[in-house]
Amino acid sequence: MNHLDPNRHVRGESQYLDDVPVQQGTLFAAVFESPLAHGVLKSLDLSAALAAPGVVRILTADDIPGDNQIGGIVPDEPLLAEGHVHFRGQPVALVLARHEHQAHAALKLIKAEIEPLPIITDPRVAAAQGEFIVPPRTFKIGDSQAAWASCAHVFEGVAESGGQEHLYIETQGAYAFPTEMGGVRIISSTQGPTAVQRHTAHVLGLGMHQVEVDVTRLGGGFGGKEDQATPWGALAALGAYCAKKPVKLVLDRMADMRMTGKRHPYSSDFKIGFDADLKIVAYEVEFYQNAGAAADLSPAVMERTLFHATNAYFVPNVTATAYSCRTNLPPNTAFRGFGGPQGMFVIESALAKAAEELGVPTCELQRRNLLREGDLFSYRQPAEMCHAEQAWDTAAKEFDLAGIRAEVERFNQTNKLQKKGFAVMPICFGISFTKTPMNQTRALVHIYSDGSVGISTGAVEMGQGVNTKIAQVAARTLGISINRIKIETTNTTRVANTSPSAASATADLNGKATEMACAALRERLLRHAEVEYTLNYEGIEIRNEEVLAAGMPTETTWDKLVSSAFWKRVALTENAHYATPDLHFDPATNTGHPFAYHVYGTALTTVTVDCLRGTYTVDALRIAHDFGQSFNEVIDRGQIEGGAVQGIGWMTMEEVAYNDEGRLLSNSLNSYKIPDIYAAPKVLDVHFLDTPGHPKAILRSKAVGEPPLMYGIGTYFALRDAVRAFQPHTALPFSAPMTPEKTLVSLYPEFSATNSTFNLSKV
Ligand code: LUZ
Ligand code: MOS
Repeated sequence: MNHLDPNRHVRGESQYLDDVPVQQGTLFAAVFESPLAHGVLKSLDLSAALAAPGVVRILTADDIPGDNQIGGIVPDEPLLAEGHVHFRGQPVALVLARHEHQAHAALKLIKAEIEPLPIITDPRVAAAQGEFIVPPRTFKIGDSQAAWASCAHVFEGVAESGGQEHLYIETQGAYAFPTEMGGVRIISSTQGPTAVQRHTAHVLGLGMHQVEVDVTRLGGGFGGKEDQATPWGALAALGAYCAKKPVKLVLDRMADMRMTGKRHPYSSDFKIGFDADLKIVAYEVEFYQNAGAAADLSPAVMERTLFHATNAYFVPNVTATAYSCRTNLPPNTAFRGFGGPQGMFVIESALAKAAEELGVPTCELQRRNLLREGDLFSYRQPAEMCHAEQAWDTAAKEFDLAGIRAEVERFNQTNKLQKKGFAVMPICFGISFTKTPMNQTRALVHIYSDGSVGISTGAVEMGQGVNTKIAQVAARTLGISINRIKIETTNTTRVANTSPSAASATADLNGKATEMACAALRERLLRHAEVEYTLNYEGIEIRNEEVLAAGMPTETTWDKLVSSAFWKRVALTENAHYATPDLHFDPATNTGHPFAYHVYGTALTTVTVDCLRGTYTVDALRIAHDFGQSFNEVIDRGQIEGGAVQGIGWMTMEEVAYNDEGRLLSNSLNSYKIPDIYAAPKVLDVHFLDTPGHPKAILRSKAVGEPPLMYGIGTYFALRDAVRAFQPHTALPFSAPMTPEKTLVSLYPEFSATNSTFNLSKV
């Protein structure tokens, strides 16, 4: 079963936001952004812009009829700046013009008088000044303080990981239409239609029932449209509401990069202790999260960092504390992995540091400490149906870990200017929204009287193939061909109060709801068939034994069954509600059972570094992954490949850079590099682990969206391994991304910013 969409994508037939035919009378919007990262907004001079050709209106905070507030977890984010500006790129005013170019031209005529205030871009500086988004959180198990005394070896260090630009191919945008009775309809490129609906209603002072949000598909999300599609939807709606005209707002690439938040950079302190057998006894870590200027999803991201602070390892004594630090950058947000990768990077750094100092291979430390069945995470959920060791051992065997290591060793002994590096990256990722109430959704299934089927759920298709999976679930449950099934747009009037398509849980949640609705319809049709058989209703040739023996109608009897049920006034529509069972979590004690299950896997990475240039290639990425019982291996493999390469990008070449004034330097694809086909691993093997899956996973096929990103972390450590083969200095900091520039400086520590005499004598 292939992904249903790509053929339409390559023919250009798929409908994205920008493909929606433009309605006559549409106004085009452009956003005036704060030119300073922090200051008092004294005045705005709109006169010249208002007089510019085509400009119809310019809206500011004063035009907002409801509450100028779009904050989710914390109400700290105005839709349009009021009184203060807190980051460069913060929306201040919305220009509405007849043509898009006129709206953009008018932006340059707006003058903002802003009295500058001190700018913070570094989370540690923010922490020192007490600038926190929410109070710090600590996850704790055992007693790490007491445990240090019993450790044979203790290591401390600092680890830094950088931001990451989502770079969805389709930039942020929305198209809003005024509807009768003062409402709005919004076509939005969002992972969270309900979030757009709720915040727009709040901003416009309307009930949610007066705001309809519709999503056909996204050209990528990656978390960037979980929360941050909302301002553009709400702004377009504000325009439509005020001007009583359709309003279209689409960010161009550079505006999108400037104005939206990214993956959170983290700066962290770690301390790790081992017993004489090199079992981890204790781990203490402090995470400083760079949240940006408003909360957005940062507190939830910070929490997931804590959940994943020990990755796939068992640690009996853990004290993990996280600080969400307020800085003057665009609010950072969800990004595939949602803080988990940042947490895992730190313990991997701790293990690498320990291994380097002890003079043992990192992979031996890692293997010795993998989670086993029943081990407790710091939040007291046990590892159940744990496949950490199985994943590792299968990868080691299938891909010949020992052979790879020997080959790397041999290569490095015989080569001077090229060095190979190797690393193993085990992963363990919890599936469910960590905020328990979010783990619910609904499916609305219509069987039309001709036997075709339309399905609406809360799932947003963003390239990940969720529509294909839902159609497969329905086809299997109803016993009909997938061609009869259409997955409808995601629309808040058909399926209400949905969680965003996020947390890797979309196929599980919406698939389960679809399965329930389809099962109910199937049962009803079977009951109907039974009745019809005894009544021997004329013209219906379904035999009871045939139907019941098959367990469901066959393709040929389906049409007749449906038609007969319709004429007998049997309900052919079903709405099912699914809420993941048995989840609970107490944020007061940070304990509970927040995850339906965990996903496991192990990646082996081999790289080659050109030690003259600092450039490198990823030779091979070999992954043994726990898919459970995959029912779509094509889509699932694609998620592994894409996720791993995205993770490699984060760890190697993608470098989000702001200057001290909070101005984004990596503001285009000239200055921000993402992996292309040449940067992708030359070999990318995916082995499907033989595991039973999990009953809480859809058809036992485990969630696959986010976990593979974390395989990319292995590339960082493989590069580090290669650099150390050339230059075995111990002062190499743990600082991602490992760009070619950083690699070069690492190879030649004498060639640094403070000492620029390049010394090739060693070579
Ligand atoms: N979004 C969210 C997420 O709101 N809660 C989560 O736990 C989560 N996890 C991963 C990605 N997005
Ligand atoms: Mo996401 S980071 O699951 O929107």
